[in-house]
Amino acid sequence: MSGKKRRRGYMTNGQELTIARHLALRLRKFGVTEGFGIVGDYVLKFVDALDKEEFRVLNTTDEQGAGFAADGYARVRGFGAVVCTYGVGGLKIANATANAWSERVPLLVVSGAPGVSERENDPMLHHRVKDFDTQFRVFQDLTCAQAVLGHPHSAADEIDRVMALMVSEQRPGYLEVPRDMVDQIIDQPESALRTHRPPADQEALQHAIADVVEQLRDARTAVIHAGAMVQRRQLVDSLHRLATGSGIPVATSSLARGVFPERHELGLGVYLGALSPEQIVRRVEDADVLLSLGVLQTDLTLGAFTAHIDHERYILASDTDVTVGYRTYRDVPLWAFIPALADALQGESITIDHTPLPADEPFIPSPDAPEISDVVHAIEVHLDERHCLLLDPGEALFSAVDMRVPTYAHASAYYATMGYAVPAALGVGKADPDRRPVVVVGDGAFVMTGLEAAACAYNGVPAIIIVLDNSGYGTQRPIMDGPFNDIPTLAVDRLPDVFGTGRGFDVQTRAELDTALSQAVDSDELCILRVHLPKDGRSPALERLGEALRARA
Ligand SMILES: Cc1ncc(C[n+]2csc(CCOP(=O)(O)OP(=O)(O)O)c2C)c(N)n1
Ligand SMILES: [Mg+2]
Repeated sequence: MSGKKRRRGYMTNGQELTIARHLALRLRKFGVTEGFGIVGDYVLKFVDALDKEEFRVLNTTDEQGAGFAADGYARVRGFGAVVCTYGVGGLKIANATANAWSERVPLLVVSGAPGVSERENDPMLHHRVKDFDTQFRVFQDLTCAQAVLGHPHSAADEIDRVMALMVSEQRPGYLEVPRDMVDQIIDQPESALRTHRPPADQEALQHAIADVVEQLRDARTAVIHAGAMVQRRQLVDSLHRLATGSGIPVATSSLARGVFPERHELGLGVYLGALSPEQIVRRVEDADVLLSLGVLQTDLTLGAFTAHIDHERYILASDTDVTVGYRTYRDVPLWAFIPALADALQGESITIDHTPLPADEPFIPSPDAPEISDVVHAIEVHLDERHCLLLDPGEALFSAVDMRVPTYAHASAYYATMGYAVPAALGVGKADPDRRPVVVVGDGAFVMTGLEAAACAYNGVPAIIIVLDNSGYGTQRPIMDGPFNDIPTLAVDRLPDVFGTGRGFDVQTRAELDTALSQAVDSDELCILRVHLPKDGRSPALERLGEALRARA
């Protein structure tokens, strides 16, 4: 052991510290009880060391899938970890890390690497690119904090620094473990791991609250638009208190579906500019006051910027500041603002008009071929609080604006990386064992990462996977069509036979859709539905967006 003092409260059960032990302890502290990944000779010993700490790395079929699984896990638990080998593994996780950066997800990438002693004299070791730091440099651009754990004195401190910054900034991080460091005894960390939230100026907070309360006092109607940072900063309960205490209805954003229960009487479903159904657009855009809380203001989350929002009536609370009309209150972070506003409104008698949206119509099975809107409708009717959703970019994501999700839905809704939803279901299923993940994914996206359905089944996550088979890249066709939007056919309903587990459904009619969903919901196996859709079909959501964009042009 080094000469450093043993820190009180740091439990290693009398055992000496290693990188694996420290990392497993820290991950557990953040609620992470398993990771995802694929081994290789640079990381085998480390994965084995983690395993001995009872921290299991679950196999996926591909490293990108492991990255998406860990990202889904992090969206539910607040932190996730992917473990991989050097170069061939790490670089395949670059895209998943980019997604996590763009969508504010604390995804930790842990990569094995050539040993410190092996790197001397610059030998050509396998999986190397330009030099030994190539992968590190790639991840410098994709993460908020990085470290190569090359020294026993600093390894624990470096792990803590990276993890603390990730939580503080809600961004991905990167750790590299040279393989000859795995057996080394490392020093205890210098100090306790401390995370930070954006700074709060109490005076500015009071002014902002007074201003917002004033706006609400004068308002007849108001709507909250709730976004991803509400969930990332663990403000879901405060948001609930704010909405139910004041009677202000809530629309969610596409990166935060279900952050307020969409089927609650104050729930409006998702607001995505002109993509959303007219009844939601009217409620949001005509409200006397629109309170945007932690919404990442991107083209996709605002329906290609088709949101018509009057700045005079707009209150915009970001992760760090609040803007009321044209007045900005600096250092009024979301984490302080939402609870303070909920408190302030307890003592106010504001009255907000709200009529709950009408309940769903029943789904009528028939021998007709289904359209995308039928799939959305059937899913909405068949799913309940036992399910959560994963929506892949494409029609799966857009068409779902016409449903109110039963619990929550996760999606790569801004970075929009195809192939996210199937592997993310593995992570979400592990992170939230009380809910069964239901994936909606395009046929084009499914062929990218659909084999991770096998990883779901193998790891005990019996997902329901609904493949929207419209013979190719449907959402690209209206932009520009050609042979580049066609893809080879895949009978995905037969995959369970190939996997040796699960059930497949070939869905050609609305009646078959209804039966398949009933049976899938009742079964506890992996289920894959291939829903045949017209090649040139368009969801109502995309029709609405098309109209809005044409009107703007
Ligand atoms: C990884 C990745 N590659 C390419 C794209 C560009 N892109 C966006 S949507 C789309 C087509 C998606 O096809 P499919 O999954 O079948 O869904 P559909 O559009 O038919 O609903 C493509 C190629 C992307 N978003 N992500
Ligand atoms: Mg398609």
